[in-house]
Amino acid sequence: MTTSVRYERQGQVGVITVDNPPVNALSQHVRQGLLDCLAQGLADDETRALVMVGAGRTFIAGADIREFGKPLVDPDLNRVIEAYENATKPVVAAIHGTALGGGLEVALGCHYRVAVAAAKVGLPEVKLGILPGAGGTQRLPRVAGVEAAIDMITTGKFVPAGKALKLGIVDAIVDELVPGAVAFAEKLIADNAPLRRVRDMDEKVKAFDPAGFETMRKAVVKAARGQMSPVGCFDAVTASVTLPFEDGLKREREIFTGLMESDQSKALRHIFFAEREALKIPDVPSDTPTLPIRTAAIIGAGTMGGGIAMCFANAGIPVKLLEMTQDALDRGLGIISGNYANTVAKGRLTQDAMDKRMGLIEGVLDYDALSEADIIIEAVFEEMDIKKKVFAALDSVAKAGAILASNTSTLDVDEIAASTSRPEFVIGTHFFSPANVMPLLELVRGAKTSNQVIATAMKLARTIAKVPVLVGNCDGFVGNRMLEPYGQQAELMLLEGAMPAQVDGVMQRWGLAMGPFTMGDMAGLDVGWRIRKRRAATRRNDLFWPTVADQICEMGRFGQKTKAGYYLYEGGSRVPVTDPKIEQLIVEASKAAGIERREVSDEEILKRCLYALINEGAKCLEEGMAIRASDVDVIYCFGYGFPAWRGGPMFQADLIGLDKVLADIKRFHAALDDRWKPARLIETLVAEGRSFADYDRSR
Ligand code: TC6
Repeated sequence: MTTSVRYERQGQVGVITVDNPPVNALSQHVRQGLLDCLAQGLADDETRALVMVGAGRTFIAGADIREFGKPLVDPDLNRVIEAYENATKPVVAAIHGTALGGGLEVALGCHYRVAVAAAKVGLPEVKLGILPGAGGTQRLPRVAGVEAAIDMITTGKFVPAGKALKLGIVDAIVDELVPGAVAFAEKLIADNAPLRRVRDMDEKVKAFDPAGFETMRKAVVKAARGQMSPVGCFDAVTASVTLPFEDGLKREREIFTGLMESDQSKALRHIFFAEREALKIPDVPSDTPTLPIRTAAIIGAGTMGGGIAMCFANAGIPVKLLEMTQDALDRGLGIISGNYANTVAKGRLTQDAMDKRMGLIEGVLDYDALSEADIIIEAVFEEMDIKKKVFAALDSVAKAGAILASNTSTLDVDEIAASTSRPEFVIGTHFFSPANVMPLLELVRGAKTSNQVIATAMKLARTIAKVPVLVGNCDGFVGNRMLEPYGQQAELMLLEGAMPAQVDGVMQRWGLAMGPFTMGDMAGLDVGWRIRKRRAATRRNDLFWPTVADQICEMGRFGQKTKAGYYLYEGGSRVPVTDPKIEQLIVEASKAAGIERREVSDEEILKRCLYALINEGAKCLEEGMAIRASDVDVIYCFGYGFPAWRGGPMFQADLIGLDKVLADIKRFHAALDDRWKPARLIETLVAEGRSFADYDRSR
């Protein structure tokens, strides 16, 4: 008998408690314990019904993901669920926290389900590149209906208890978890209620007309953008309609096995753990005391400042937004309220919630108004002199103990900190545009930033629903620093013979949300232009520097916001349209540089873009700017539209084989220029037969 599942009786009801912190995952000992406790409950003559509950903060959050990729040790989860479904006494799942993945599948194997109002249920396996492989694709449509099941299973979204009740996933909402579930079970006993086995509940699947599947599948394939698991999930659910239950389970198993062995699933599991690993800072212990953040202030009500203010308001933290003029403030507040109004119009926010959030954002015109803020984030123009002035002003008004943060995307955080008398309270908080939407938050550690400030910023990031990664202080930090050689390769390939649409097409088909030129047009080409001008004085003059981007900016074409950049955006459209004028400009630029245009293959485009990221990522690692290779992957997947199912650039390098990547980098180095000097770390790892993952594990 394992200690992670225990059985005890309350009157006529046997209570089976899963106690496997932190999230009651279905590790092998839990699966065995569930079988043992079921046997005990069925053998207990005094027991007439059973309740299954999770100890601690949640019901069962799913299979134990750490066991994936290793040989399965019996009992298999399907066998456990089957045993519960076949039980001769009614079993009630009592749900609090989250019932996810295998956890919800276990609950669906029970005869009844009750939940507390705050609970959520979901089948998020799709996000791990797999499908609910323990009958979820066959049982959920039988209780919730086919359409709702397709929606939940192909997106992985969580459903709150109230909605789960309406859908038929749970049978009742209870006020108190165990007493409520026991009372529910006692009523079943009193009513002599039937053993309601989900596998036999066929009405909803029989009522569904499969004629619509073809169109629905097309929509799933389109939305998946190359990811296999949503499509696999869809196909498995359709089997609940087209096949008898047992055959449906077999079909689910076949698709599950294929997905589980895929590189996509490995990549998504890598990102799942990488996101959590990034929260651990080796020299900042997890029990480091944090500072309370009850109020915030943002300087600058532009696109970034407004988006950051929304993050705080969304989390219920009052925030002051400072601008220099009433006009600028009104404009900024107007954009925020317009953004919220759009969300309300889409039905994703109530008017009441919008009003509450707007009520938390107070526009101010005077630095003195910031004196009580626990954190002040500067989001002004990306110019060092301006930033220094702002920080000097902040130093004189901010209360003792306030965190002073800069949203700089490239500048030296130590130089900014030096304009204050308290550099230990200064940190970089690099949000990504649009700040209210993009999950990544690069936290930049200055030489003097205190552990307490780092710990507070990491915690705050979670509070405002961001994915934080701590990075070192260098030009561009990690994300933008890696973007630089990536963008340069893309630019150079234009001069060598490619066109923007070809480069973007290759990267998008490979899975990126956007190729480099579409991304530049969206972010604003003037941003990079300003940075290039700043760096011009210090850049290597033994290298060739392409000028197409500068020429486009000189024409006043800054991308989407000016309706033209690398592409045209006519009539306010966000869809890039090829502009022959730019193609001509590129051809002439090749001529002016004395470069004979050639066919650049799609393979070359992919390798030069991807390997430029990998090589620079490795340099960030060897210099200690990133703590782990997996942190780099988190940065790219959560901040730069890199597909999570590709696992990030460093994961890709391991997947391809670091030796092969190095061989290509060396080939580029010989054929192209010194931009391709291989990172020392890659050479060392290859010489030692190790990977980035080995490097992370050794740290
Ligand atoms: C499945 O069920 C397939 C079934 C078919 C089988 C045939 N396994 O996220 P947190 C760890 S697939 C192992 O920080 P929260 C996590 O790594 C699974 N470990 O907490 C972290 O460890 P660390 C379907 C897991 O409160 C710690 O728990 N289920 C698992 O912010 C705390 O996690 C899912 O995909 C797991 N399943 O959020 C659910 N889950 O401290 C995945 C968590 O060493 N989990 N850990 O870093 C979640 O979405 C969230 O963890 C949460 C709790 C919402 C449950």
